[in-house]
Amino acid sequence: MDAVTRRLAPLAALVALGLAAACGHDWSPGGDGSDAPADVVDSVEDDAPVAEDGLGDEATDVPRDEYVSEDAPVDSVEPEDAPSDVVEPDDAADDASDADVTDVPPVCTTPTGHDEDGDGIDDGCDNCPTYVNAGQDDEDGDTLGDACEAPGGSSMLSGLARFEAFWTDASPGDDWFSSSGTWSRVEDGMSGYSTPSGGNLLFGVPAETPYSVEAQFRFRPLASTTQSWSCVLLGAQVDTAHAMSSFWSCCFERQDRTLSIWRLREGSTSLDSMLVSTPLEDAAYPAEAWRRLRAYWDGMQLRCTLDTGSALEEFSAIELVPPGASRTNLDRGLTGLRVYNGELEFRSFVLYR
Ligand SMILES: [Ca+2]
Ligand SMILES: [Ca+2]
Ligand SMILES: [Ca+2]
Ligand SMILES: [Ca+2]
Repeated sequence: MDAVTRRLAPLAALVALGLAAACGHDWSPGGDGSDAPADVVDSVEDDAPVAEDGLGDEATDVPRDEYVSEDAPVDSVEPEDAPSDVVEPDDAADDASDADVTDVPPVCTTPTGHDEDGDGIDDGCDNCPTYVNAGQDDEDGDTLGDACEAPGGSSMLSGLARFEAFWTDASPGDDWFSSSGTWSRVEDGMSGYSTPSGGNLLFGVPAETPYSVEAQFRFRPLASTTQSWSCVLLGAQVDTAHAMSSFWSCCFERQDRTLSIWRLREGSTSLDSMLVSTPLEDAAYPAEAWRRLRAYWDGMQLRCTLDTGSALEEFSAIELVPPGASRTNLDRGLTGLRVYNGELEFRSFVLYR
């Protein structure tokens, strides 16, 4: 799957989808399939390979252990001057005291009791809570680890605005609300369901510009011929009833294996498909594997990226940049999670500032 050619194919045609209109409430199920039915997804990519993989349910789950990368868990160093109580003769070799000393991370003073990425650093102190980085390297010293800085360089982002591991039994908190769809807790994650249209779970604190929003997710089994989207939301505007009046989204489609950027404009009832990539993965790659979706708004461009690695080790450089259309609200809206016509499990959510 790594060798998939990744190139961009800006899609000129606007594609209409039904607007996720209705507003559900809180966390209770039944948060509506009352959204307007999806208009046709008039994909220009009808000739794109189709994921008729016939993999069935057995290809669904990627064990959590496989998700942890093989990054060296702990750096080892050999101190130049090993402490010793023994005064050795000047010319004595100190081989005996030259044993490796483990570089123990600083004590975490604000532990949560949970380690999302399994790198040994508690979520409460991990400077990249979803990237395995036991060394916690932070070259520019801005509190955001090197492992999760923006791909364009460390000057864009400066820290974590919010990390949600979705691991406790409790509600994620008042900062979150459902705009539509059915959202419920699963073990160490959040399940989102909405069909045939969109369901949205919003994080209610406006992002700071520039920013990045990330979600790790997997699709639940569907008929292989069903199109289904997993998205992160940016620039969302909501009314007092939590219905979204406008938003941007960076989405990965399950069947065609494409990334796309969608926009709902204020006053419109249909979505604009801004750009769609060519297929990013081999059709045999399990649709239900874990993936990382991450979008960056740097003040000028919106990048939509996908990590296609089965172990989420390497961040791919797929980028979709909208043309010079209006960027209204991208710099002052809400972020969140979105499922369109399907069922998803989101393992975590991160808002970088
Ligand atoms: Ca960690
Ligand atoms: Ca980490
Ligand atoms: Ca940094
Ligand atoms: Ca989690």
